[in-house]
Amino acid sequence: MWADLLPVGRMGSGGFRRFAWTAADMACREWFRGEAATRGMDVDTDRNGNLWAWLGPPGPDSFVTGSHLDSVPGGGAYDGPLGVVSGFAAIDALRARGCTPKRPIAVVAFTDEEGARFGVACLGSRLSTGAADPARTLALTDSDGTRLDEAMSAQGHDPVHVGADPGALQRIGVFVELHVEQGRALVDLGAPIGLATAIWPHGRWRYDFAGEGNHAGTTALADRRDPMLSYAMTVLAARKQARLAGALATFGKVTVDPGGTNAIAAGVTAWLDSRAPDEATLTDLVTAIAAQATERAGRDGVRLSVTAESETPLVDFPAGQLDWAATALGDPPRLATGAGHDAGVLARAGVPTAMLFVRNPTGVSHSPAEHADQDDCLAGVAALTELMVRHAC
Ligand code: HGY
Ligand code: MN
Ligand code: MN
Repeated sequence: MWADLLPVGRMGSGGFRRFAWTAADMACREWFRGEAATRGMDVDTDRNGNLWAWLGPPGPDSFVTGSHLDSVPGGGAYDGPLGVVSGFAAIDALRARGCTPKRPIAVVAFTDEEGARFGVACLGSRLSTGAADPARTLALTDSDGTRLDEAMSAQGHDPVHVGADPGALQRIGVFVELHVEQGRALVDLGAPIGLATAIWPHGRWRYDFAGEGNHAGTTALADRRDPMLSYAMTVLAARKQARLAGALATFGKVTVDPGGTNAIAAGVTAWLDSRAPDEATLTDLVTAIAAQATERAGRDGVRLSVTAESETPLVDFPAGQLDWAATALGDPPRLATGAGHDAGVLARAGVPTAMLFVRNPTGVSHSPAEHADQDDCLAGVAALTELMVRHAC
């Protein structure tokens, strides 16, 4: 399974570019349908484009597992796919144990978890839980100006029914997402798997710095309104404020208009990703960064507008749901994470949820260097199988 998916959307860097509703996404969906068919599982594409492979007819109190198949630009092989592959592998292991499921089982691949193309994370799960407004979401555009609904239609998915899907959620008895750990906690604890306790609040803000384009060779420094200066100071201010707050702030994506070597930029658009252990810290941090950016832009004669594009509140996985999984698995380590997941969106919507982490030897993620050892991946499958059997067999 792993080898069959690996070539899809692979870049020269060894990383992956599997953006939602692109050819790479369609190839991932083809792979998903093939694996489901191999196991005699029926596949349903729901109104929001999420894929559900069912063992048995969709019904109440089902055991649902899975994750996502899309990636960040240049992402790693494990973030998302490990959870989907492990879901199918757990079905094989469950059958090998001679279990005839008494409850339905599904493997799900949520669409557009990374938000790499349209800017908002976990779109598939947010739409299904009603956490994302359908009209606003369908109007989101990618860097070419293509709307989400146009991208869906271009791939044969009718966007007309996009929106909350209470029926899909009511069928879920428990959702367990297995995911490569995006950090080093399990390495330091010497454990192959762990359970998530919480997902930090986090969000994405777009910074638009508007200055005055001009000639780099003839414009005196005093006459410039250079948005690049305001942007550069903002990146440094974000780092300092995050350090002081014991939180995280990252500018990882920036576009410059017009982007000429010999032209003073007319405009700079940059995206801030910020995360903190609690919501008050995050709010204070994001406010402090915007205040310093505004002050500096004023001195540069640059107009700044800051737009919140995606905000995810703190998610605590309810202890009761954790205890069930912990007891079944011999009480593995429990850890919070700064990475967002569809499991967090479902948990916030009241779906009984648990997250299983698989050890990542370096902790590196959102990079071609992302890795998990095969033995640890198999330990993840064994743990997922144990939970599946306890719920469904
Ligand atoms: O950004 C995140 O935390 C996740 O990878 N979508
Ligand atoms: Mn990710
Ligand atoms: Mn992920």
